[in-house]
Amino acid sequence: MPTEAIPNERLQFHCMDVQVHQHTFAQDVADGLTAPQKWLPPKYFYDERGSQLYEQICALPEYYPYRAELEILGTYAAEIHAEIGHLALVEFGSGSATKTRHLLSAYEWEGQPFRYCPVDISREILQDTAHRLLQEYSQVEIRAMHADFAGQPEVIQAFQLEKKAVAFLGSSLGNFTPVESFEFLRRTAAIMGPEDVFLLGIDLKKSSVILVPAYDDAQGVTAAFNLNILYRINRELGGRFDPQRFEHLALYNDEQGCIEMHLRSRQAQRVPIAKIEQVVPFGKDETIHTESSYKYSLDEVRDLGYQANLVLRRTWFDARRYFLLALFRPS
Ligand code: AVI
Repeated sequence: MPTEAIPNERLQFHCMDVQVHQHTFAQDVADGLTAPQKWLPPKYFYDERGSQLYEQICALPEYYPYRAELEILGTYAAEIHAEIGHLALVEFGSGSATKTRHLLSAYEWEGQPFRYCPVDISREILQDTAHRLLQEYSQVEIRAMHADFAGQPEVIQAFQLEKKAVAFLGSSLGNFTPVESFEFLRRTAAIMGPEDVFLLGIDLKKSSVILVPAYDDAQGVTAAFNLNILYRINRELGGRFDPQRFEHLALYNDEQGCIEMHLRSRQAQRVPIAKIEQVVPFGKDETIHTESSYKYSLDEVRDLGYQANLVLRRTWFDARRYFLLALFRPS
């Protein structure tokens, strides 16, 4: 993994190979759009535009998870930091690190140098955030990593940290299937030392009356976020999607305990995608399943951790108990 030289002694930047990334996108699109239930992996939402749209989603009145987690971090940052101690903070899916700033401030107030290691799939947001944080925090040393960490949490071993706190916030674990979540936690636990901690931010189960509007907002920002994946296929893979011929769909799957997002074809159509050498047929109302967002109960979170060799030690909730911040130690 090459390290890009950026002239700042407090910043190191690790990059993943873009060629590999391109190949994977084409392969995943080919696999997903030729399956009986068409699907696309949600990680491809997060190109530059998608990441900006996600930031906008977080500001929507209907999208409570962001504010609920922010409330927890704003209220309990000092307590959480006391529990973590002075460990280097590694964050999977760091994005703009807006919420994490509460924790970073608690580190900064100690008045000693500390290490923050953000890992994100969006290179632009990662670079931008790293530079902003260097200006905002005089004590921070940043080692940033551009990586697709979802199937390989071991990428963080490249940081070569003796002890660490690993954070996975924003309920991003909810976008993994239950099997993927288990594997991700198990493999993360396997690379943790006895004094390391794992901090998980996860959305809790609640009524679909609250859940569905959070993923189908009145302003249509989530719809634009969902449809953006078609623009990305057009741009990067020579696709000929007309996004106006698709509509955003969000529903709560009670049996699975997840919100599902789909793109529904408004008409029968055939869409050529040059780079995968396919013409993809769609029936009227046929959907592409683009995301699942699993919601957990406290017991499910505890059990999932336990099976993955992580013991739940502390929990923090927002006032409405919509969201959970859970601290685990390896068993
Ligand atoms: C990033 N992830 C946790 C978001 C979620 O709530 O599942 C992604 C998202 N999709 C639609 N709105 C937000």
